[in-house]
Amino acid sequence: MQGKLIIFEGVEGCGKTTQIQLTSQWLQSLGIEAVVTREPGGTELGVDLRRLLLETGKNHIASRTELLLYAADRAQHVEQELKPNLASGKFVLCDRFIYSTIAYQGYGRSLDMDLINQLNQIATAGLVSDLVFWFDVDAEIGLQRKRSSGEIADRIEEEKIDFHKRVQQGYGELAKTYPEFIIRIDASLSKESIQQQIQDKLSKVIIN
Ligand code: Z5A
Repeated sequence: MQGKLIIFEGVEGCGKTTQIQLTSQWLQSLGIEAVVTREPGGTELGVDLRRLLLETGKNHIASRTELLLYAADRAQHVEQELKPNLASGKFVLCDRFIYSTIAYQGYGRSLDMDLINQLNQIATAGLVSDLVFWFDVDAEIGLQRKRSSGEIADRIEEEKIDFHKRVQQGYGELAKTYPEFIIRIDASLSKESIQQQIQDKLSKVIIN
């Protein structure tokens, strides 16, 4: 049986990592094997690419270079992690996927959407997700949460607020375009209420 690829998306600090952990625990409690992974950084090579992409204070990375590095991370992730786990019937919970590239490099950096779509196509080699949860929260609130968590800001978090607002707008446009498989979650709600909504939606996927 083919597994299910479930994607968690949103601006920084939207709460996706928290919800992935809770969802994984819930699935395990039902006896369903779940793999948790992320982009960038879901493979050994990806860990190195993630460091290059997110560390601060290094050489300037041109926008097209950044796009290609995310695509390289994804191509490796799809081959080495996503496809094998899905082929063995597992639930894969993935922190970010192609929608991040559309939102960050497309809306945030204003790179050409056709180019982004072509690269996403090459990187995924036709692999499509089964469901996407979009954690909808104001960019300012997300960044505030990140600052309060005490984590050191990475290269993308250091971008100006207008960049983060364009990213948030990009997610909104995506959710409008693909309402049938991008599920909007009001990420300003409590962690418990968000997790309940995720479980309600995923229960239907499990039955199917
Ligand atoms: N990126 C890109 O540009 N292009 C691409 O194609 C891809 C990625 C794939 C990866 O970062 C970076 O790469 C990202 C986009 C870019 N930009 N940045 N920066 P990431 O995904 O690894 O990291 P992040 O986006 O900064 O997310 P995060 O640190 O993992 O945060 P999060 O998952 O959204 O939230 P969290 O860790 O679950 O929660 C953050 C804090 O809020 C924490 O203290 C929680 O306890 C708290 N929290 C969580 N939920 C709630 C609720 N409901 N209420 C109140 N507080 C909450």
